[in-house]
Amino acid sequence: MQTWPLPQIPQLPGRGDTVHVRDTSSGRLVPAATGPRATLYVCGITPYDSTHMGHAATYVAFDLLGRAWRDAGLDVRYASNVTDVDDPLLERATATGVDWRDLAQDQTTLFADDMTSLRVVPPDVYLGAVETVPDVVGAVEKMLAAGAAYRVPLEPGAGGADPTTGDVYADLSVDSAFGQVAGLELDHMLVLFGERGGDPDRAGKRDPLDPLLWRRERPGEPAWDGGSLGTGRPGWHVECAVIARDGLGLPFDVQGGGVDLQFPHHEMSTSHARVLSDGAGGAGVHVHAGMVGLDGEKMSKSRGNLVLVSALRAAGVDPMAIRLTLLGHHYATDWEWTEPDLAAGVQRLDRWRRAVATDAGPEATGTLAAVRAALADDLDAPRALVAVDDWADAALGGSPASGRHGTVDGAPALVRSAVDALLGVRL
Ligand code: 5CA
Ligand code: ZN
Repeated sequence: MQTWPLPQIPQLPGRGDTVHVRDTSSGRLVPAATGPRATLYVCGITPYDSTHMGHAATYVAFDLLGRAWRDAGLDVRYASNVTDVDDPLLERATATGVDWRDLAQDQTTLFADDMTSLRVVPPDVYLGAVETVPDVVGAVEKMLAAGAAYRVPLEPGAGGADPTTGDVYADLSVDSAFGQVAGLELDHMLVLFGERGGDPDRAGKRDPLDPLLWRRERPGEPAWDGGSLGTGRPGWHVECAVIARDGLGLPFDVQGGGVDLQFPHHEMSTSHARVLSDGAGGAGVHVHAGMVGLDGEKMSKSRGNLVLVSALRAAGVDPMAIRLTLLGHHYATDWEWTEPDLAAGVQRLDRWRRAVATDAGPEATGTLAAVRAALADDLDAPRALVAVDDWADAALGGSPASGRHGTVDGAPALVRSAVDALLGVRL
């Protein structure tokens, strides 16, 4: 997959603090990585209806993590995927009468443009499900050979030229650590599995929760050569396990995504990673972003209640104002996108730009330290914004700390660099 251009990241004096994040499994604040290398996998888009503010908020949140890690001197490796073949994408293509490949291609390009405009640092490893098919086939064959997967017979008409070779499912019973990511009760797992792409009622499975690894060819569906698996296409969770394994190695530091991926997706992909690495495991830390809503509902492709980054850009909204609006909410909270909130982001951007427009300004080393401290404390962007607001108030004469006294040459440039490097906002 083609990524997008790397935004320039200014060098800052000194070094950032060790970044702590809230780990989903333990509920605790933990060091996100123990360094000197930091590895991050963030689940990428399924390319349709992108990029809405929920997507944007999630990718900006993990962009903060990468930026804070780099500022702390870590060598960051970031991997992500594009789910460019899966049920929801195929369903959307069929419903709208477009070829699924064209839909995926157009939306992946749009996503890259949106990420570029938001100054999100691109992944070092960026792979689509389609281009990863041979790797997934190898992984599924390995799981079958290890007794960690099994075949389920097909319904009549399925399987193309080879209807006797079944779909492949993971056998979760071989993984005693299954369930530790989300820590949910069985009833809850079953409900979420059914709602989020799983098939608890598929006949022939050993356990209703066992997830699909390889779906054999079906009439009207795309299919690839699957070697001993037979023609078909990959399941969703194994895609991310394999791309993380090949891109980062197992185990790796952090797996991220929205909270809607906590179960089943991250539970299942972590289980697969554990099996594929003979117990070494997937992510050490799981981090989940809250859901962005609109008019009281989760913003989602299936509901169609979307505010798109590209639509706002087309309407002339500065992407840096969009980014500031997103950063005004702590990543872990659920929040609502509103017009007044965006207007406040536009105003804040204007105010900060005016504040850095002079050569000298209020001392800013404390501001840099405050921004670093806020980000190191579970990526607390709202607190970082307040630190910059305070400096801007002083610079623009709106607070008692202002005035001609104590201005420092280069202080506005330091704030500009800090806001750019750490918050990804170009003033
Ligand atoms: N391709 C899979 C992951 S492998 C997928 O979930 N794609 S997605 O396009 O549906 O979502 C991409 C990312 O945006 C995921 O991390 C998802 O959790 C996040 N996301 C989706 N909707 C929202 C929302 N309303 N608020 C916050 N994040 C969201
Ligand atoms: Zn994923």
